[in-house]
Amino acid sequence: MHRRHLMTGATALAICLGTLAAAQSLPPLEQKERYKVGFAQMESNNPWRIAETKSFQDTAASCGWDLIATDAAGSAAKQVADVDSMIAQGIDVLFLPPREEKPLIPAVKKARAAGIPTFLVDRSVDPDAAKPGEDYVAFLGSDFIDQGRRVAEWVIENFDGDKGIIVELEGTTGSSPANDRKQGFDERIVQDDRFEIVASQTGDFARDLGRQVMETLLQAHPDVNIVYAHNDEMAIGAIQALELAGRSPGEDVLVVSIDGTRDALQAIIDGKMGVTVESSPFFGPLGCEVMKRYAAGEEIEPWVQVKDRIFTAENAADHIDEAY
Ligand code: GYE
Repeated sequence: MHRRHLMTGATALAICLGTLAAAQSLPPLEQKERYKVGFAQMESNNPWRIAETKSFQDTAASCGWDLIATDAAGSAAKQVADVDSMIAQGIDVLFLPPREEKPLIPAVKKARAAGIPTFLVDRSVDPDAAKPGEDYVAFLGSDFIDQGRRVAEWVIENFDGDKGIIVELEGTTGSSPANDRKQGFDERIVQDDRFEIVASQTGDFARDLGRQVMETLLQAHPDVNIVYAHNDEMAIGAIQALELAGRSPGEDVLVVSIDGTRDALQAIIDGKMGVTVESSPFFGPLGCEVMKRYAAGEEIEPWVQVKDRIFTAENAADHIDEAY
C-alpha cells in the first residue's frame, strides 16, 4: 500500500539531477553597472504600445541600460528578425512582447541558445512549446482570463435590458491576450442566460480595423446592444462605427473593454463606454526590478503577475491624468 510513497535512491538522484539541470539551463546574468538590453516591440500603431516603449526608454538611464529598441511594425516575422539582429549585436538581456503565441518561439529558443536571459513582457508564448524557467526566465504580465471574466461580471451586474445581444471584437489572432480574454469573458457570460454572443471577429487590437469590423457586423446584427472589445482601441473604433450608424453608445448599446487608455477613460466620462479593466503598459520599472533580482541570483517566479484595477464612471475622472 505504501509503495507509491517509496522512492529509491536512484529515483531521488535522478530527480535531483533533473532539478539541477533545469535550474542550470537558464543563462546566468552577471551583476554589473551597465547592460546592453534589447526591447523588441511588435508594433507602434496604438497608444498602449507607444506607452510601453516609452516606459522602457524612460527606465533605461536609471537601470543602467544601453537600450536597443526595435519596432516590428505588426509582423511576427520581422519581430523574429529583430531579435536575431539583437543577438548578433551581443545584448545581455532580452525583453520580448511576442506578438503571437507560436511564431515567436524560435526567437525565444535562439536567445536561450545564445546564452541571453529573456523576459517575456505583456504577452506570452504557447506554454507547450516554450517554458518559463527553461526557455525563458519569466513572463511579466496580467491575467488575461481574469480580465475577460471581470468585464463579463461587470456586464452581468450592470446591463439593465432583458436580452443582451453581444458582438465581440477579438484581438490579434493567435496572441495570448486575444485567446485568454475571449475565454475568460465567454465562459463567464454564458452562465447567465440573458446573454448571447452573436458574432466574434478579430479587429487585430487596432482602432481602424475595429471600426471597419463593427460596421460590417452592425449590418448583420442590427439588434446588438453590447459590444465587448478585447482592447480600448477597438472599443473606440466600434464607438465611431456605432455613431456613424445612428446608434448612441452608452444609451442603446453598452461598450466594454480592457486597457485603460486616455481615450477610453474619456469615453467613460462622456458616458459612451461602461467599463475598462486595466492592462498596464508600464513594464519598464518592473522589467528593471526583475532583471536585477535575477542578476543577484534570486529564483524568479515563472509568472510575475501584474495586478489590474477597474475603471468605470465612478473613478475614471480620478485616473485620466495618469493615462496614456
Ligand atoms: O491590451 C493591447 C495591445 O498585449 C496586453 O496588446 C497587451 C495588449 C493590449 O495591443 O492594447
